[in-house]
Amino acid sequence: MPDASLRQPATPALPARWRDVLCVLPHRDGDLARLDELAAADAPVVTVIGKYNHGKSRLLNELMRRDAFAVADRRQTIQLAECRHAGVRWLDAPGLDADVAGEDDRHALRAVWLSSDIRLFVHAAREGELDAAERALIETLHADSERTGRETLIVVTQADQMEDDNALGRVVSAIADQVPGAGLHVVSSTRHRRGLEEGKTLLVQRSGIPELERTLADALARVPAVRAHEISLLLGEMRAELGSVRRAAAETLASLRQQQEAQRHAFDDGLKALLASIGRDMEEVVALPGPDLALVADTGRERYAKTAAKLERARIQVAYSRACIRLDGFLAGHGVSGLPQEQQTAAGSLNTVMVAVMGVSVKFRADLRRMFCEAPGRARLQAAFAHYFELSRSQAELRDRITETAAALDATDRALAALPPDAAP
Ligand SMILES: Nc1nc2c(ncn2[C@@H]2O[C@H](COP(=O)(O)OP(=O)(O)OP(=O)(O)O)[C@@H](O)[C@H]2O)c(=O)[nH]1
Ligand SMILES: [Mg+2]
Repeated sequence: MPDASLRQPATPALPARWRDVLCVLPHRDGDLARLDELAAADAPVVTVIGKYNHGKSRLLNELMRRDAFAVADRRQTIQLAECRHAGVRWLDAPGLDADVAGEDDRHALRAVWLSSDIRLFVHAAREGELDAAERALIETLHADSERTGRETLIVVTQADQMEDDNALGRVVSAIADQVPGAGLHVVSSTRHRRGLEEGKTLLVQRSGIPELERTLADALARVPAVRAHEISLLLGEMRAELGSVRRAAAETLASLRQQQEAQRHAFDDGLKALLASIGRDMEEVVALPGPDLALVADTGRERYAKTAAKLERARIQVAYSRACIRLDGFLAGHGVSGLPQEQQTAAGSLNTVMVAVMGVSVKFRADLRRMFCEAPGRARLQAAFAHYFELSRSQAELRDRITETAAALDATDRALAALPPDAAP
């Protein structure tokens, strides 16, 4: 029976110390969990992986020379089990493809990915070639091996179940063709056991187990170096990824701030130039000598007559309207139109920045002079429009993006600080 069994969730909750890293690199949860495993690991870990009933548990028992794991003629191992023996942690994983819900598969794969230093991929010879799922898994394991250095040995079990050596040879060479370059170990656990029990050395040799043990011993000797490599690889990869996320965020932030500056300048300078130009035009309108005739009230008799006062009022009104149209066009070009939500009133037509700044009252010559021809009046307009420019939706959106990007940059700095130095995962 197993010394202990592990009932662990498929995706363990990671400790708080990784929170800052996970915020920026959520897809690295597996690598962080592996770093934790490596930090806690003592003995090297050997795991079996493969479909159910292919002889995984029995193979481990033979390698350990003890019946630590349950073996049966049906789906047997349904949860992760472990046994410490000869300085190695042996992990027996449930067979893949055994349960519809995939719970066993998750236990098995979790053991393979998180805990194992060396994986024994087990396939029974009597099943013939590898199926598509097995090939895909082997490819993934090999890709991981290339990256991390963790080794996978492919073990063809139950060799004694084949009719004769020719039949076995055909299956083995077909499998070898499916996974070119991978060294195959062909073993028979039953022969090994019988050989040991009956003292038949030749049978033990022919079981393929001693050769597998030699390869395994070599791989076990490499584990400390592979672990050291894996730690610095994982930390290095994450540091590099955080570095590039940081660079991208810093570049975005700089460019957003530049945009903000440029838009502010374009608005301020453009408005100043426009107000100066309107002021120059307005000079001609207000510079007429004599009293402001527009202030002279019409008499009752003059109600329908064309009077000098009416002409003056019309002239002023046209000049003022022209100034307003030019200002309004400029504001629209810089994304300033409606008032911010909190300043809006029920009278929709009054909810414009133009009305808020210029007012709705009728203007006279003195008003136009004050507003457009004198420095304090122009400065007031400049400040009032700049205020609404800052409140405009496009500027608010730009500010939000700057805040978000600055927060992302801070988060990346926190994540980088949370990653330990190479030597201590
Ligand atoms: N003849 C023969 N039978 C074997 C050999 N290895 C395993 N078996 C038998 O195959 C059956 C399944 O073996 P297990 O080791 O329980 O298989 P498993 O892959 O662990 O199966 P699960 O735990 O269900 O995933 C058992 O009846 C074993 O006795 C072998 O080398 N030769
Ligand atoms: Mg088993």
